[in-house]
Amino acid sequence: MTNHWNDIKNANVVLIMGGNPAEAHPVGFKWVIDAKIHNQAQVIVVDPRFNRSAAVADFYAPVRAGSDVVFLMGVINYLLQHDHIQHEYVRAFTNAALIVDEGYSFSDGLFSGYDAATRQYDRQSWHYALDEAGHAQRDDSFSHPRCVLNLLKAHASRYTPEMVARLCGTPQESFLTVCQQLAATSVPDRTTTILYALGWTHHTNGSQIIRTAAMIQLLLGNIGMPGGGINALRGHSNVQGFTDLGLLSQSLPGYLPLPSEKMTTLASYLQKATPAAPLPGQVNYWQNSDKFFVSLMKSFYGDNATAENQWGYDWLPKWDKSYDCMAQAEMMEQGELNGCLIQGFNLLAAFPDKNKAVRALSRLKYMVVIDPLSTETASFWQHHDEFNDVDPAKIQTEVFRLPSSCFAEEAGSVANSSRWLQWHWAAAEPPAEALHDGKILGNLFLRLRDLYRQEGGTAPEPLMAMRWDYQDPANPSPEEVAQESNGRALADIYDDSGTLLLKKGQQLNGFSELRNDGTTASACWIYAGSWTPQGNQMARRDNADPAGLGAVSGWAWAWPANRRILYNRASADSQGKAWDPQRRLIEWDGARWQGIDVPDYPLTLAPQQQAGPFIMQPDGLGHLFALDKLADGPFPEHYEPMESPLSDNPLHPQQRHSPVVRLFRNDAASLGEAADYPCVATTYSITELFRHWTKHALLNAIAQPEQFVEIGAELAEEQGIRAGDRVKVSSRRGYIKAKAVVTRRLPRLMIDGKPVDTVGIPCHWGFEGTARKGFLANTLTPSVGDANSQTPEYKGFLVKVEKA
Ligand SMILES: Nc1nc2c(c(=O)[nH]1)N[C@H]1C(S)=C(S)[C@@H](COP(=O)(O)OP(=O)(O)OC[C@H]3O[C@@H](n4cnc5c(=O)[nH]c(N)nc54)[C@H](O)[C@@H]3O)O[C@H]1N2
Ligand SMILES: Nc1nc2c(c(=O)[nH]1)N[C@H]1C(S)=C(S)[C@@H](COP(=O)(O)OP(=O)(O)OC[C@H]3O[C@@H](n4cnc5c(=O)[nH]c(N)nc54)[C@H](O)[C@@H]3O)O[C@H]1N2
Ligand SMILES: [Mo]
Repeated sequence: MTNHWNDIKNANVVLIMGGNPAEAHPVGFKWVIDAKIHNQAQVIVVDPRFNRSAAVADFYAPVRAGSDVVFLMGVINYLLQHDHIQHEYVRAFTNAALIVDEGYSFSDGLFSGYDAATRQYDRQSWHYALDEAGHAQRDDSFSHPRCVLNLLKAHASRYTPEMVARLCGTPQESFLTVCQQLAATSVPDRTTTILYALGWTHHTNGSQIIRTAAMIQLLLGNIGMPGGGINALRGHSNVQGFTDLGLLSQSLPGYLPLPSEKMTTLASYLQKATPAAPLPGQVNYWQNSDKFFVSLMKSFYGDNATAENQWGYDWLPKWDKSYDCMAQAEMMEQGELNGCLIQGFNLLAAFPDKNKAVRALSRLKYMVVIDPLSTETASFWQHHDEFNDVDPAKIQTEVFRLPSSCFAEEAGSVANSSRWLQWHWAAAEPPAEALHDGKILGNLFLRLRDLYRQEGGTAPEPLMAMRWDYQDPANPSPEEVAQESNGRALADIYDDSGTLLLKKGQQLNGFSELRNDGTTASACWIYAGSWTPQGNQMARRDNADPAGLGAVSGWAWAWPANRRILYNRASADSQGKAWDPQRRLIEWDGARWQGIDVPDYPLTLAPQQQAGPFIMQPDGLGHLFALDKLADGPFPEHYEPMESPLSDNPLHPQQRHSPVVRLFRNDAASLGEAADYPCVATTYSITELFRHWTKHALLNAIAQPEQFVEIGAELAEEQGIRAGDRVKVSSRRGYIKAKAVVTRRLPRLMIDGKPVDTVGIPCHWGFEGTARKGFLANTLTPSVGDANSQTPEYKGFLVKVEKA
């Protein structure tokens, strides 16, 4: 989230699209209700299903799964055609006025630089036109035909209300109602908040859907504002912490990039990680990357990291290609992996194309599963009727199960969608032989290191050089790990004037104290400030909210720097005055920035100096034109899902699907067409169950005992299916059987002139646990993904439905 849960109450319009918080975030949803009751907010839901959020919304519009870019680009077209944008904000704070390089173009569904052989773009031309000094050219009058705003106008002009109705199935009137509601928040004192989750991320163009929404918010002047922002409702309680701490395959903690194999020296890595500013005088915060990185290496390798050995740079793994989960499944299937360690992850249930996952796991020599429960993954080799129709005799994979505790059985911090790190305390002891994850990993580490010491092996250095100075090396405590995330001084630290800031050994107060000379260590620079010399900030529990804007700054701790709303400099105008006097976050008082939130800006940098508010961007601006950041284009474009009810893409018949879609060798052959599989299917979760986990708990299993699928009334009628019948749902990859729920909540849509039905498939059941044994819903989903995030297309694929 750019903003945070409590801040939702400040919104005038709440757009819920691609998420269903009433169901999946029922506690946080209270802030949506708060906005309705106390702020008279209009709540809008755009979803293929009339879901539980829609049930309490003021307005609902249907949309075909997989067509969200059309809808949102349609909104952009509407805002630009009717001139409903926040002009001063757009001119001063976004790159609307900057001029784009002559080499950039878009035609027939492709941006400039496409190479059909590699299915990738050369992104060189996706840049600004530079002047002699190397600075981006700009035209504040917006008359230059190649300024970003005019290029965007032209690009969006194809997304007319007619096109939205044709591709999304949304009635034009409903679409225009949504546009009008959003447009009404282009004034400085009204805001829209956008709440989204998997309905946007689970697509082969998921990153671009989210980007389009962020662009709408920039045009409306809603980023940085209380009650505004673009807000991802995150999944597991600590999945925010997962990405913060660098568990994505190409990142290090604090969103530092993991080096590629082309970066053979520290200098070449730092040059990439430290961008040059294309506009003069910008804050360009990533220019501090060297301080974050060297401190990280000191945290990893301690005294072994020295200036002479580039702080241990050679010990870090370097990537040649992405090793995300989808790539790993592919490598397993191709026999390129020997073993797999799976911790807190039910791969077989969660992955697309379950039969592929079984084939993949069957080719391993060994698999280690660290989990408190018996998961389908750990028993993938067992025969379970039709549900897991395998022959154990043919599977050689040796499975080791290490029972772990569950999150509620240990202390630690959980980072929520608001970026708050909230400390929690163990509620119980782990049962029987279950151990805390830290203890399992600590023991594994020590034993592996001993084995290397005794027997040698390939490249032992990274393991041998690791700092491991925990009080009990076999059991690092959550408190110790949290303290090292924050970081500490490794020598006495002085400020520029020579005053002692920190004594050797002291915890850091924040990331501004980080050094690039090896005198500080921090395992995650954005977490610096969470455990200071004053103690554990994450354990704070003061919920006072004196300004009434929900900025409860004494409750837990938010990264970065306890800042509650990101880009909050943009809540004030070019002179530093709040756009909305009723909602003052921070303002310039003539000498410094002050307010109820921690300023997202250098404290004494005057507004007259004209540095942009988006300080993590080298040019300080909000990007309507994304430059070369994304794999599939600097502007969003609609491509059909990999399985689509349409045989072409009416916007450009030549480019039906994303030209850079993530697709592995054999997966193309397992994609179906509408002639055989006429319905659009989408998968989702329900309140009564949490993923494939709580079906082990009796009360949850009673509440939702077995797999059901939701089928629209028209389709049911045609197929002779009645509520409660058992149906077979098949895709090109397999089938599941389930109880039918027949409902008018899944409307039939007219798409490009033909009727298209949506089938709704909640995914929670399987062949382990207390609920009734059944199929894994992911038997149906295709193994294809977004080129930027590698996220699979779980939403918007093709099936057929028959009476079983
Ligand atoms: N009770 C409960 N809570 C949970 C979870 C759980 O399993 N159970 N899971 C947690 C996790 S890990 C996550 S990531 C979050 C997920 O939270 P959400 O993303 O809110 O959950 P979903 O139910 O997957 O999908 C949300 C909505 O997207 C809609 N949708 C499907 N396809 C499309 C599309 O193409 N376009 C649009 N606009 N909408 C579409 C679905 O109909 C659904 O209403 O929830 C978390 N909270
Ligand atoms: N078709 C379809 N597929 C999907 C989705 C969808 O919407 N549709 N959603 C996707 C999403 S958003 C997600 S997040 C994934 C979820 O995929 P998973 O993360 O695999 O889902 P869970 O069932 O929550 O599995 C988490 C496991 O962690 C274990 N666990 C709990 N606490 C601890 C602990 O403290 N330590 C350890 N070691 N283990 C613990 C639980 O017992 C459980 O087995 O599924 C994805 N797959
Ligand atoms: Mo998730």
